[in-house]
Amino acid sequence: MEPSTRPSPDRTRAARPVLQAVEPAEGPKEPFDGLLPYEHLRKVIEQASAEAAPELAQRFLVITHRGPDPDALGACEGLRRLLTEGHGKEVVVATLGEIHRAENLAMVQHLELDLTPYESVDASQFAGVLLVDSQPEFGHTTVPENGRLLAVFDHHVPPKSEAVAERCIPHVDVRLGQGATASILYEYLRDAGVTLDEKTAGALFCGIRYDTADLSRNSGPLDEEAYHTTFQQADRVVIAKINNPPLPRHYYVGLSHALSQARQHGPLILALLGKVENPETVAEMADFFLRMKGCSWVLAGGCFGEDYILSLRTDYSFGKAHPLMRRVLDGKGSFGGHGHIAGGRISLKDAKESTIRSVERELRAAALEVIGAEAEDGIPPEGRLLTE
Ligand SMILES: [Mn+2]
Repeated sequence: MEPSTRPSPDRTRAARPVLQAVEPAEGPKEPFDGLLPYEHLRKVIEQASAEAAPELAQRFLVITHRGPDPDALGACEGLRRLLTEGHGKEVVVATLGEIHRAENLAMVQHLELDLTPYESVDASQFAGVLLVDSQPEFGHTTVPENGRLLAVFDHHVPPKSEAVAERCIPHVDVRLGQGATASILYEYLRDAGVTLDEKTAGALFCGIRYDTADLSRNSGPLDEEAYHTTFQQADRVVIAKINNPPLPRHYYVGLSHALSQARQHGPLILALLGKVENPETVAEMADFFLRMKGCSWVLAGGCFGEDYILSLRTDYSFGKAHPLMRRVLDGKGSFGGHGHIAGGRISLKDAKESTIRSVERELRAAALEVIGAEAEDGIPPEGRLLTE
């Protein structure tokens, strides 16, 4: 939780978007010209419709980051509901990259989410594009060149504070204190008076549950309200199925590999896994190892394609993940994060063993430098295998 941008407990006012914080010269002006976020978005949408060719005027494209997680999917569904039920528009939700994690696949399947492959969509055939749970400058996000980006909804720390401002996007709602982007979209639906159906409620709930670990981290009053209200309106049998899906055999192969590779250095667990079959293994293992007693932070990484993917997790006592990821990456690659979670990506020149090993050596050295004096005595420099 970032106290400076914590959402106001007054439900009728929005948390200030981050852009306000980087433009102090403008003074304490209300965000969105004094309008509520949903009112401002409505104006932006109607203006885009008015400016578009008649055959495109009612069509809007919703996108998110590559390999969408439950919060990304939940926010997409929330925005779909707002634009269709609230504004009478047509919406296509386009997703990029495969969904691998069993829970996320179960969410798509059991909620019957209608997702279109990003590659098959022509953004010029829409009145505008809206991006959720990400920002245009993030490495895991591709914004179509031939579409007009109208809105961004997110809760990650931006890579550069001025990056979003430079793009002149009409509606930017980035709330660093928010546990989930799905909670932000819940607020728009609530304030616009759009009722939730079981499917949207279920999708929003899964997103808030995932990003806040059932309100146990990063969450504020809006996350709590959104979590409880969406749960009441969701199909609980479906929610239970999504929470405990059958796991494929390769999950256990990945788990076994990670267990054999991970090393403990005092409060840090380093799980640099070489090549991984499934990019989601990295985040899954970061979550898994953080549960180990005595572990305060985890850095997990693995090479998928020609990218080296990283996940960093910290526990309650340890503080924020985002600045730690910045120190570990030390200028390499791209990263983002919120609260106790951060992710990063380094583009490799190739996926040879020697290249991967060299990146892992640098990451290990940077991570160990961070813990420095905090490391416990008696631990060898190469760390201790968890299986010892
Ligand atoms: Mn999120």
